[in-house]
Amino acid sequence: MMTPREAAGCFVSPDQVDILEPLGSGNINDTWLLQLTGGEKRILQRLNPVVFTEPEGVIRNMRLVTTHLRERFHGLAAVCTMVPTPEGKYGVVDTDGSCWRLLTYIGHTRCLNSLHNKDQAREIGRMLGLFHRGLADLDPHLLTDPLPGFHDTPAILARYHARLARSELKNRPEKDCQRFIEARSELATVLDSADRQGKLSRQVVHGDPKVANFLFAEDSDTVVSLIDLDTVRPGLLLHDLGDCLRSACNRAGEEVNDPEMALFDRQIFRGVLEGYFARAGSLLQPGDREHLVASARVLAFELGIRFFTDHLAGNRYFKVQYEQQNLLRARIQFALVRSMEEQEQDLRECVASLSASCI
Ligand code: GN1
Ligand code: MG
Repeated sequence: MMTPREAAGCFVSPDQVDILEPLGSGNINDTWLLQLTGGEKRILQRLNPVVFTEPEGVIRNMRLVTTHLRERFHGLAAVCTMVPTPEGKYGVVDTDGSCWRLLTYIGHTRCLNSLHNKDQAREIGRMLGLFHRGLADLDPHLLTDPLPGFHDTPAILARYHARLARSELKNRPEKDCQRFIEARSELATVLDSADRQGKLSRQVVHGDPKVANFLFAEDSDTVVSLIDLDTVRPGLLLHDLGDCLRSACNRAGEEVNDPEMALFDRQIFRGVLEGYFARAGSLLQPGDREHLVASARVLAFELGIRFFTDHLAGNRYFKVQYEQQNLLRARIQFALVRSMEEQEQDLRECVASLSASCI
């Protein structure tokens, strides 16, 4: 396997590589900030081969989507550009199947792991709306699905059951998660069955619009870009909206020590939706609006099951710093689901009032 320095040297001349330092807090891929000897910056990434088994498709999708968005955005948002090797390749596959690539760096920006105020919430909603609007006319058939079944909640639940059957949970202290999932197993089919009935809008979506994937200007609450495009794929608008909401409205972040701290913030919920509706409200069909509140609950439930299943499997998918981390992450997502259940009526009223004021 190549070192990051060797990998960087596939894209730029090795003597141009100056400083390389790890960047970000992604759960899947590895990222470095590369500084060239001339002072310019680039982003070096290594795609996780366990998760992205067909990196060529990921790279093709990214090229397609970034080219399309640049035309549609007219400078309204920054889009990263992939830097090719001197031979014109956008990805270099390593001996273990992982894929290295180099991206331009979007300067004067910062990343947040959780939101601090409603202006930031409006901004990420606005950017997600802009992103969806920009991709609304891109033919989903042109994309390779990099992660088939990524948001197939019933299949994710079935995988959990299969894993549970093989583990010795009876003797382990995680019964709370098991009971939580059992009590809500019907939640797993909510989006899936509405989708089968043709009630939900499909198009190319981002796939992973969590807070940390929005770049904020370094000196203001303006969002300048939505990054991390490995998961762009044909999907439901509600996959993105639900995922963005479950991430943004959890002001304590995904990695708190105490799951009790994971509360779903209604003001942030309203802010994200205000921003989104202003940009892309007209993309949402009545069925999308009807299932909007549920989508945040489903996506938090689904992520909680994914974390818990990975915990039972011995942490093979999500990176961990300690053994119990995926269990804690699961409990945090389940606490969020509970918090949403408690506020269901208020959240529905919020969507209804925003829907009424926007067309
Ligand atoms: C992973 O790679 P990262 O950290 O942006 C995961 C998402 C989860 C997220 C939770 C390909 O995203 O689905 O929502 O962790 N990405 C993949 O933090 O599984
Ligand atoms: Mg990602």
